[in-house]
Amino acid sequence: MKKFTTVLATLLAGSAMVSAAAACEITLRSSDTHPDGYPTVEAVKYMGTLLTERSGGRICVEVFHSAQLGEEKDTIEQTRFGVIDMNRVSLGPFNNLIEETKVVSLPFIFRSTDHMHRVMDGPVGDGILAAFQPHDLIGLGFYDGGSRSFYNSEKPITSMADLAGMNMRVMQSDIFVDMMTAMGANATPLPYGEVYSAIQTGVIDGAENNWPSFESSGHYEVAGYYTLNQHLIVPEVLVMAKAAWEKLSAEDQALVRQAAKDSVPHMRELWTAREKVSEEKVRAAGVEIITDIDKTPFIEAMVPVYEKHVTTDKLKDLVARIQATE
Ligand code: GTR
Repeated sequence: MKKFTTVLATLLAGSAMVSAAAACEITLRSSDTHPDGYPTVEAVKYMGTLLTERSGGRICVEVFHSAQLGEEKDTIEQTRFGVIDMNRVSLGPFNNLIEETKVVSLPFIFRSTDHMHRVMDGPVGDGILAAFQPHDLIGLGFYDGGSRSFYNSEKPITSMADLAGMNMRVMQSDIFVDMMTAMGANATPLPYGEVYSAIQTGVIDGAENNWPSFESSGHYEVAGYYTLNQHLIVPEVLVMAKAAWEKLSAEDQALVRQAAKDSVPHMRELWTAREKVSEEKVRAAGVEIITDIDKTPFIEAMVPVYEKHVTTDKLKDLVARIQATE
């Protein structure tokens, strides 16, 4: 309850600012864990600009970045309850709630970012967006989350054996706990905002993420070794609260869908540029980057993770369709 009250207070303070600045009839408040300027934050702002233009100034989007509304798992609940109107999140924290999202969060399921784009831009992606509806959410589109690799404060990880016994943070999803365990480490599920201090104080040895998150979170300041094993390519999603959606006319719903769709190519450009900038910054800070790593043992170790999580015909079919996508 306390969290809800805090979120409401933050939203109300924001809405006072917006109404002073513009005459929007509808202001959609959107949450993001990342700081201002991060590609996901800028993409949702861009979506808002398109929406405002196309609605003749009636509909606006306000992005509450930097986890102002809370950590991802909590904001997902608040979006389902309609306290938050929109949310840009990784698919990871949805895994335990929406089984279809598990399939595109599996380690090594995508061969490359291009492969991920082809899958998420096609019927598999459309099916996953539709799977949000029974959970009081409307799936609007997918954004990039790069590929995730290990970083830690202790030593260069050059093989799976080096992970043995290390305490590694994962996103709050059973798949990632099982993935990390199968790789030999002690999996520690934690909210993103707790990772920096957990590494700094030695509660965990490391975590895993993409270049922009590793850099923008400052984790590279406390984790000096980054191993590019690229075990995960987890798409990000933009969702809307069903409550907010149902308040819109059919015409406005179409405008929202289209603006979200049109923000995707822009987001991809921002992402590619930010990956380079973040990599340069991390390298310049002296982080040791390990590129010479054989992925095969990591891929082979994931067989039991697939067996445990891909259990129904529906999920097996989805995996087969992804693997068959060129
Ligand atoms: C980032 C992702 C965030 C969040 C974070 C995490 O790459 O963009 O939405 O999920 O990872 O590790 O918690």
